[in-house]
Amino acid sequence: MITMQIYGTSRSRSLRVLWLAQELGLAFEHIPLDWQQCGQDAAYLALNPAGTIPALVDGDFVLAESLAINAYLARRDGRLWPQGEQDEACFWQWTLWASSSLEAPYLQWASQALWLPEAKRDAGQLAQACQALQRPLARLNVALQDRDYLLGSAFSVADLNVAGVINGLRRFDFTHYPAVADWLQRCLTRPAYLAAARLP
Ligand SMILES: N[C@@H](CCC(=O)N[C@@H](CS)C(=O)NCC(=O)O)C(=O)O
Repeated sequence: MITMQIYGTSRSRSLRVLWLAQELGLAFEHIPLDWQQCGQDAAYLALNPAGTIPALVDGDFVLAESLAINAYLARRDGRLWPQGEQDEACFWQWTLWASSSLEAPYLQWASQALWLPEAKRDAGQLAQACQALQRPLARLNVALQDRDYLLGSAFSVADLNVAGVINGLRRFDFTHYPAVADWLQRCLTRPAYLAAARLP
């Protein structure tokens, strides 16, 4: 019996949660609410007063924030959850870093490089966004130089949360960050990611 619902279209931060649900083979109902609708929909606002997608409904329990939902689901399942206190601490380090230091410059870059119609793009703002991404990408590149994944040799929810924040960055010029390019390629060619990205 399906007791879990994931709200949010895959063309949003909900993709991170849909990706994890596919990795773990969870049974869930997908409600592909759009980011333009979610703040106006009274029934959804009653569920998630933040009015943002994604949200997870698990029986009586409702949770918002994509990266927190992933922590909840992965910890409960165990398979992609870090083993041991130090790896768990590193998972939180990477997840909080992705949210606080990586996401804002990425969104700035993505709107200029991918989302805005050509006529509305601004070369100066794109250059500024590329500049702002240098520091977090250099940090990620150093971390990935001697390992395939953030916590070692195996893919974990730490990789999923960080790669899920910068999934559109595949089209970035990675000349100076080859380890990030290889890692992102490994993460974003996983069948579970591709399956989640095909959802509405
Ligand atoms: N930090 C939140 C951000 C959620 C968020 O802002 N989602 C966007 C869609 S990607 C949204 O719902 N936008 C509509 C709005 O803010 O009204 C998370 O990771 O879940």
